[in-house]
Amino acid sequence: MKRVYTCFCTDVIHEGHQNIIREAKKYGRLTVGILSDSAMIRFNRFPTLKFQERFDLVRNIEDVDEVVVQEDVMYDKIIAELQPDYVIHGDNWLAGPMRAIRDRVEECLRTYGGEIIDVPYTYNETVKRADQRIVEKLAMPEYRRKRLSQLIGIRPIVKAIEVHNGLTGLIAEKTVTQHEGELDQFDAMWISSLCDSLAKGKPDIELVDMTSRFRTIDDVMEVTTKPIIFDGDTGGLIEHFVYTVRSLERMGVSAVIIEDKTGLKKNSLFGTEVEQTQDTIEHFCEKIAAGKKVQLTDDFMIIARIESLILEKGMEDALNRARAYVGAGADGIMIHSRKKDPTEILEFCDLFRKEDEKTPIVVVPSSFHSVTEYELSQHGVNLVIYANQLTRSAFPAMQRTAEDILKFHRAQEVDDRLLPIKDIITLIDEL
Ligand code: SPV
Ligand code: MG
Repeated sequence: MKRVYTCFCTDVIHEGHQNIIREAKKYGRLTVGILSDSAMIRFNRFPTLKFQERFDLVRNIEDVDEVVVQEDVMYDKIIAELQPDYVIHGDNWLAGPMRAIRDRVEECLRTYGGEIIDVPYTYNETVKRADQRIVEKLAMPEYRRKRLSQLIGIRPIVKAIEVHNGLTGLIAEKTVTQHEGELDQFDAMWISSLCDSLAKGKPDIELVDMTSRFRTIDDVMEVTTKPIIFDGDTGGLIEHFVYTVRSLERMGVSAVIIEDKTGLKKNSLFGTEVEQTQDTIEHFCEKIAAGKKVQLTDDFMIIARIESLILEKGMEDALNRARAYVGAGADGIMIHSRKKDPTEILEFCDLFRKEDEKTPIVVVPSSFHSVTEYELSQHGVNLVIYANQLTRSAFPAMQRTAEDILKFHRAQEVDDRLLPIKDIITLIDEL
């Protein structure tokens, strides 16, 4: 009897999967691998069912002889273990980032004479609807809200990128890369005060009011499913912050990060070049505690951002504040620096982790951008935020295009740098 292997990374068994199972059965004894949660998140999307439920869903299918766990997106380990004669998959993996998986499978099978079977991918109204149901579920506030803390529990380091409208939301949602045989994507989105303000042509001084910032969240939420971390600036007055927490929580935002500054807030990357006042530990703790008191679910996170290193108050001040903020109920700590060198950030993380093993640490490597995600995770960082790179890359591109059109008195010279008209009009899927 020949051995056939296929891998499912799905929350729902639809016609397409049934078709693969039927086809696979014609070739021999069928083993189905269920992709682990962490691999599924990295490559596809957050599972809406628990791992065991996904496992049982497949185990109960009559034609499936055996179900195993596939830990990695790449099949290397499982192929080495099972040595299947055939690996079967929908032919949708012939194109796009999934091609890398197929190429790797082909290489592994070649070592002992195994073969790939590509079956035509089933895509019809029923399959489309099943897929949409999962997306709808992932986008709902009650599912989206809790996903950040779930991700922190699953991923070695959670990666968030800045978004400030529907379009950047789509980039965060849909960008999947294949690099050196690995597939990757962002886990979450950051609604930066800097970029949200810049998009409106305003300075980052808490000038854009909350109602307007909530509109940005809504625009992003309409077209995405990934969890949202909101840059809450100083949080404002305690009497106002409690309302902000309630609104964010109701909308399905996962976390708010508030910074321990008071008075007119200026962007941290100015450092001590402008006047910035740090809040007292007591008052900021009061703000955190007030926010924690009013939230209605256990899912929502209030993360306290420490500005001591930015304001050159020293490591001990930063650590003192971290202890106090966690004591006041903060669900995480963000430590910020504007040094080019990550040393002080890593030192803070090491010292904090010595006394607190669990509280999530968040960093924003805009200045200390040489540090890698792996290094950060080795120092106990749980969440890395790429806070402004989308805006900073779009701005010079737009500026150059504007300058060149002025220079050449026509648009031909800029055209080869632009997204083709066909692609821009079909960029957004119609419902
Ligand atoms: C933001 O993105 O608005 C931030 C991060 O608060 S920083 O600009 O580095 O202060
Ligand atoms: Mg900000």
